Amino acid sequence: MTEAMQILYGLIADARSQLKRVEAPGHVDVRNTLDATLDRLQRSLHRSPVVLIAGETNSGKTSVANMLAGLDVLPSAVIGNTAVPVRLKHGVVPSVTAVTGTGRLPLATLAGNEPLPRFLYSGLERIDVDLPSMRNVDFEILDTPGCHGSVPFQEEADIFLWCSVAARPWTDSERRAVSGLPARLRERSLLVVTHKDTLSPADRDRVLRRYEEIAGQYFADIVMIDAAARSFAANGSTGRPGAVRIGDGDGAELISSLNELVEEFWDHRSVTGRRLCRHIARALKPFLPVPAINGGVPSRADPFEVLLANLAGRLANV
Ligand SMILES: Nc1nc2c(ncn2[C@@H]2O[C@H](COP(=O)(O)OP(=O)(O)OP(=O)(O)O)[C@@H](O)[C@H]2O)c(=O)[nH]1
Ligand SMILES: [Mg+2]
Repeated sequence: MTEAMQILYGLIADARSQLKRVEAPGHVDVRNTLDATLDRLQRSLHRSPVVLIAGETNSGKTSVANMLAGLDVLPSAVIGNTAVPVRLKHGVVPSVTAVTGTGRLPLATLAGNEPLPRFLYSGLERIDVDLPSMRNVDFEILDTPGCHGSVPFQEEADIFLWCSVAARPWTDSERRAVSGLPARLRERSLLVVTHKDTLSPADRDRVLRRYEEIAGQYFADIVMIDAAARSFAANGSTGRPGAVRIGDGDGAELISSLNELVEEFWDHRSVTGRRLCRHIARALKPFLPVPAINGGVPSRADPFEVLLANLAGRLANV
C-alpha cells in the first residue's frame, strides 16, 4: 500500500474512532449512517488487488503464479493442468480450500501429490490456497485454466498478466482474446513471454522485438522469462511498502514490472478514495452547525456538530 493510501486509511480509521466516542443525542441516525459509509469505504480501500494470470493452455501460467507466490512448486494434484481457477493469497497458516457451488470445503488432509477427491470435480468452482510465503506480497493471484476465447474472470481482476510461449509467438487466438479486454485492465497489464530458456540469445532479442511490434499495443509492458527456473524467491521485502523482493534471475524483471502496476493500482485507488471522501464531506453539509459570523464554528454548537464540522473539513481536504 502506498503512503497516500496509508494517510487516507488512517484518516478514515481516526474519523470512525472519534465518531464512536462522541455523544450524539438527537443525531443517532446521522452518526450510524456516517459510520456505515466510512466502514464500507475503509473495507473497499483495503482490499488487495487481484492479479489475474491468463493465457492459452501450457503457456506457463501456473509456473508464473509459483514464482510470484514465492513457491518452488505448488502441489501438482491441485493445480497441474489447471482445471479450475486457483486463488493464491497470504495466510498465516497454509491451507487449501475447495470452493463449490454450495460452500467451502477445507482440504487440510490432502497430501502433496494426492489427487483431489473425485466428487469435488462435479461442483468445484475454485480452489483457494493460503500461503505464509506471500506475507510480503501486496496482491492476490488468480491462476486460471487455459483460455481459448475471451479472457475469463476479467471482472475479478485489477491487474492482468497474459502468458505467451516464446517459441510460438502471438497466435491469432491470443490477439482475439486480449483485444477484447476493457481499457482499465489493459492499462495495468503485462505480457509475460515464457520459455525464454528455449531460445538462443540472438533469437530472444528477435522474438521480443516481434512481440513488441505485434502485441505491444495491448499491454503496459512486456517481459521475457524462464518461468520454470527454480532459483527465485519472492517472499522478502524491498523496503517499499507492499513491494515484493527483487530476487535473482528472470523473476527480478517480472516482479519489478508487476510492482509498477501494483503501485499504479494503489495510486488510482487513493485518487478514488479521496474523491469519495470529498463526496462524503459534501453530504455532511446539511448537518453542520450554522457558521458563526466570523466563519468559524459557533461557540455554543453541540459537540457532535462540532465533530462533524471537523471531520467534514478533514475529509474535504485529504
Ligand atoms: N523450459 C521452460 N519450461 C516452462 C516454462 N514455463 C513453463 N514451463 C513448463 O511448461 C509446462 C506447463 O507449464 P504450466 O506452468 O503448468 O503452464 P499452464 O499455463 O499453467 O498450463 P495449464 O494450466 O495446463 O493451461 C510445465 O512443464 C512447466 O515446467 C519456461 O519458461 N521454460
Ligand atoms: Mg496451470
